Amino acid sequence: MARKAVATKVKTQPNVPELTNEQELEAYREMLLIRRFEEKAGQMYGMGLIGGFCHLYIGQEAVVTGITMASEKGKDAQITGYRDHGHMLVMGLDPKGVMAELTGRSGGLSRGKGGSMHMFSNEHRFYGGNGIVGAQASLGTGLAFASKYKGDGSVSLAYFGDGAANQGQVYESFNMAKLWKLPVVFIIENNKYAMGTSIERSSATTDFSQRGASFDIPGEQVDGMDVRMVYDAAKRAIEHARSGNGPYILEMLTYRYRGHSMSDPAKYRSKDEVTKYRQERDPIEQVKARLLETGFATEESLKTLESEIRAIVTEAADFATNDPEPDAAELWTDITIEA
Ligand SMILES: Cc1ncc(C[n+]2csc(CCOP(=O)(O)OP(=O)(O)O)c2C)c(N)n1
Ligand SMILES: [Mg+2]
Repeated sequence: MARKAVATKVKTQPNVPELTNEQELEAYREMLLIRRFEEKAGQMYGMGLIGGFCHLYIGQEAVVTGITMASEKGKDAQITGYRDHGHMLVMGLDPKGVMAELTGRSGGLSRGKGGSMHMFSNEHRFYGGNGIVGAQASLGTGLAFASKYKGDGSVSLAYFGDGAANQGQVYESFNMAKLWKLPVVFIIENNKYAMGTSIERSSATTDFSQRGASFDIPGEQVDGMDVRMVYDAAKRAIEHARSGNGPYILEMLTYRYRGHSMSDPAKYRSKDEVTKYRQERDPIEQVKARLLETGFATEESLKTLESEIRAIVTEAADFATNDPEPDAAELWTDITIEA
């Protein structure tokens, strides 16, 4: 008889955790910034101002927002794949630098030489922006190894997708992370698709929270469209990792509204499916409704906030359009470092 590995399943809390009014407003602001920034990036791509690959995070904003709010900014490390603009914005990186990297300008975070998928900031402890699917799980485990080695008390937050979760290196990383009790939280952003392939078509088991079962890594399945649930689960997972108990897995049930990248025939899912998520589960609308219901915000105050965010995005877009391209001499810089 087949044995089922269930030992590590952690029950999610039955009650919906509450955020303070101030936290709700913060979450709203961060998520709205990501959305408006990326809508603009999508337009600029259409105008030919952004070249190469560009993957939008629209729909998934609650994941990085809730996790970052639960983390220690400037101390905990974050690393993700190519769907990375939101991570940088929430971690406090300058929107002008992010947008200018998208347009390949010298004021970009990687001086215009990395583009959408390859940005990082050592200072803010953001380690990319990685184009190799699954690599961030291993690199994130390495960051956790460094944290333990140095004893700096930081936690590594490594995000990857449902498709990446089927990569071999992810399991080698799980093994080492558990063996050495490394302070890492693996965040599996299950948005149901890897490019045009649904999880049902690609994955032998679709409960990704259980993927650490053979390594005895605890895992939780979380409503990734509800920032309160994300924040609450992230607090628990980060605390677990920071206290020396080793890795933790959070499977975030989420959804991307846009195509995989800027070119996507969108034949693998129905329009109705997308509309349903947008109308019934939108992470930003959920927070907005609560803010208005409690009276902590008014339609008026949210409009003012919206204009502030639009101004930030317009400023970023203007900068990214007018900033010069990197000098030809930059072709040979930042390629290797002397250790
Ligand atoms: C090692 C490797 N294999 C394949 C690809 C091509 N590729 C780019 S994105 C992607 C799908 C990944 O899907 P998922 O992990 O679910 O992330 P999502 O795009 O949904 O955020 C694939 C197969 C790649 N970049 N790297
Ligand atoms: Mg996916």
